[in-house]
Amino acid sequence: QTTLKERLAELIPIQQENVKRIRAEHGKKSFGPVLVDQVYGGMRGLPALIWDGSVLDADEGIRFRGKSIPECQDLLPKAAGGSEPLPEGLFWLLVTGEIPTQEQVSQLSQDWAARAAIPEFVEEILDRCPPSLHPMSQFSLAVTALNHNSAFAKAYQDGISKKDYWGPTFEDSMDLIAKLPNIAGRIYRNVFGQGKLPAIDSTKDYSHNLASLLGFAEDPAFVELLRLYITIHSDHEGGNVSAHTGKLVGSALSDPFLAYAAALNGLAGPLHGLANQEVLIWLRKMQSKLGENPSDDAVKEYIWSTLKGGQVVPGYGHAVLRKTDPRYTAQRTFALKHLPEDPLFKLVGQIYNLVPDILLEAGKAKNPWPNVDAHSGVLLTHYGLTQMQFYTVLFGVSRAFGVAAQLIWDRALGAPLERPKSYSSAAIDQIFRDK
Ligand code: AMX
Repeated sequence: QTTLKERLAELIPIQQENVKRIRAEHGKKSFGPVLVDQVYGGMRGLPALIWDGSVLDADEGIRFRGKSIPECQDLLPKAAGGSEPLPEGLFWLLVTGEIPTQEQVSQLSQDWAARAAIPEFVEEILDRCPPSLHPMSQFSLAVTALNHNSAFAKAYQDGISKKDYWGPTFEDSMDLIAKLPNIAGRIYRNVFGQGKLPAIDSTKDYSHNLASLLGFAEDPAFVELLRLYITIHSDHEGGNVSAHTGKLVGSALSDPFLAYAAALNGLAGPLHGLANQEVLIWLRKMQSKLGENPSDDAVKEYIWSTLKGGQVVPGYGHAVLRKTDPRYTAQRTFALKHLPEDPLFKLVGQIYNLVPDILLEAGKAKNPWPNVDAHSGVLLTHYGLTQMQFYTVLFGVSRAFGVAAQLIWDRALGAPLERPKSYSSAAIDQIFRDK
């Protein structure tokens, strides 16, 4: 059976020709006007990036290479006895646009297990971090340090030709993904004091190994949750903060470790990946204030007090989405199947019924519906992973799949250095004064 790298080597020349044709046919055509508001407004909706791996529709949500989350759950290979997709298959899909065979997915599991060890000095860096250093900062430090053994950085120093960039980028990307469970597991056990790190089992899939490093592999439902979790958190189009940061930094030909460490620092922000931590903190505060089984009126008041305090309701709203995030729905479906009676899950459901109307009434948020982060922490908590400061690390393990796939294609297609134009406000005034 073809390996991922062999298949990629077949696909790259085809896509290079395709891009050449599109640019020849449409290269000089306009996408429409750019509004001054977009320039001031965080570039919302500005067409500025190319990424084939996933596309986000405002109403329907994410599609990975054209496939919705339920379609991926249906089509991608599963573990023996499991019903959630293996993230190995999702990675294959993101990279090639094709659904892999069971055997190709096992090849990836084995390949990643074989690459999983991290250098001793990276272990020492992590062991020296004070437990009070946020897990995301530790994560980013360790990923940055992996650049020590970057195949791309070495090949570049040795004078590699541009047309060969994608090869060592592929190797680094595979190493990056493979090493994340050992980093995440070490951080978890160092910070939260949960025993010794077990060895990677080369007969098991990626999510099983990650669960085992965290100390939760005994529970098959948790392993299934991780498979779903990584799949749905992997990629969300090219413009979100983490994906775009990875691409931007990669465009300077920084290797995949440096590029992904930068992406992680963006993911660590509360408006982006840290929101999953913020949701749990917010829910726990609500519970300690209102007790178990609060009334709708009490919850409404708590939500209003958050807004009146000038804070956001974490887990709600989105820069692109305008309906309930299908990643939220997929997690809700998982919860209904595995933990329908969990009190925190019930609270999340209660909030879902109340927040949108309040955000609409408050009148600012363009999207009052929940995003992925409104649900993930509750599932992890249910299985005993209660340390919310750790949640964004799991998001970070997952998002590497999308960013790595993108970095490989950017090098294969010769993506240029990113360098948009910035303007001073004085220039905007000057340009449009008489228009
Ligand atoms: N609670 C309160 N106010 C909100 C809100 C929310 N959940 N979502 C948006 N708003 C406010 C904004 O803060 C903004 O207020 P301002 O005019 O005073 O600055 C106004 O509504 C308009 O914002 P928007 O155009 O609807 O959103 P955006 O594209 O600027 O930002 C996002 C999107 C996600 C940052 C925002 O909805 C938010 O802060 N949500 C809460 C944090 C969160 O859940 N983040 C995770 C997103 C998913 C992810 O990346 N993992």
